[in-house]
Amino acid sequence: MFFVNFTKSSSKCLYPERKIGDSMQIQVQKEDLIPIMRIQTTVLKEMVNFMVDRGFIQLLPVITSKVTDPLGPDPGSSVVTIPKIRYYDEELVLMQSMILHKQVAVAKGLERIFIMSPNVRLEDRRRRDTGKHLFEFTQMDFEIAGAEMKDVFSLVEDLIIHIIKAVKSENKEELEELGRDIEIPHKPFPVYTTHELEEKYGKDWEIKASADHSEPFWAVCFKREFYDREDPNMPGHFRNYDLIYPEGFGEALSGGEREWRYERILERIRRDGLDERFFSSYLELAKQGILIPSAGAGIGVERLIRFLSGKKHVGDVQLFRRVPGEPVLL
Ligand code: ASN
Repeated sequence: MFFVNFTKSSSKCLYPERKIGDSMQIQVQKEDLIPIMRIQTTVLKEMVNFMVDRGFIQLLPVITSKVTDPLGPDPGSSVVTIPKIRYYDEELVLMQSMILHKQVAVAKGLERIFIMSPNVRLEDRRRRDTGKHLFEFTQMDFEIAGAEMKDVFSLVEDLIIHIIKAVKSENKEELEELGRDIEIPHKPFPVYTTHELEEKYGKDWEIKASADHSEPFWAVCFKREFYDREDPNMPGHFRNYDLIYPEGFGEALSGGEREWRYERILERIRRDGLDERFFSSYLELAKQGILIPSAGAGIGVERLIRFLSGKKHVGDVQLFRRVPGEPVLL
C-alpha cells in the first residue's frame, strides 16, 4: 500500500480534514505504481522519438504568460478561474494550454513543433469523479505550419499505433501485472461529426460513444474557442476535432485547424464575450499579420497512460494526484 490518496468513499465532503499518516484508504497500490511508472517511461521516450523522427523540433514549455488559452466556450471545460500570479508590476497567468504560443512559434518559421507542456486548469470540483479530469497535467502539444485536419489525423494515428506497439513489446510484464490487454488499432480511425454522435448517443455522447467502440475514433466539428477555424464552405461548422479512446476512456486529444486572420480572431473573441484586453499582446501580433495557417493538437499524457494501464481514474496514474475536489497531499 502507498500513501497516494483517499478513496472516493472516504468522505462525502470534498475536502475532508485529514493529515498525511491518518488511516487512509488507498487507490494506487504500490504494486500498481511501479508498472504504471514503467509504462509512463516508455510512453514519454517513444513520444519524443516518434515526433523527432517525423521532423518535429522540441520546444521547452512556457508556464507563466501574459495570456493563455481561455478554454471556452467549450463544453469540455469547467475552469472556475484562470490561475494568476503577481510578479512585481506584472500580472501573469499560469498556462492553461500553449495554443497561442504554438501559433506564434510556427509563424516564426519553426514549421513542426512539439512541447511536453504542463498545464494548470482549475476545474470545478464536481469533476472529481469523471475519471478523466486533473487540475495539473501534461499534454504533448504540437503544431504544423500549413497543415490540414487530414495531416493531423494521419500523424496521430501513427503515433497511437506506435506507442501501443512499443508498450506491448517493452512492457509486457507490466501489462500482465495490471491485467491489461490492449488491441492495436487500425488506421484510418473512423471519423464522425459531433452532430452524428449527438443524434445517436444524445448530448453527452462522449463516454457512451467511447464505451460503444473497441478502437479509437475521431469526432469533428465542435463550436469552441476562437482559435479553431470555422469551415469556409460551411459557416457554423468547424475544422476541429477530438480523438476519443474506446472502452469508455473518453477524450484523448483535442485540436484543430487554426484561425490566423486578425479580423476573424477579434470578431470571435467578441462573439464569445471574452475580455479583449486579456488577449492584447496576442492580438497585437495577429494585427501585424504575422500569424499563418496551421493545424495541431494536444494529447493528454496522463490520459494516455490511464488508457494503456486500464485504470479507473486518471489520478490513479499520478504519483502526486491533482484531481479536482481532492485534497493535495504533497
Ligand atoms: N492543445 C489544444 C490544441 O492544440 C488546445 C487545448 O489544450 N485546449 O488545440
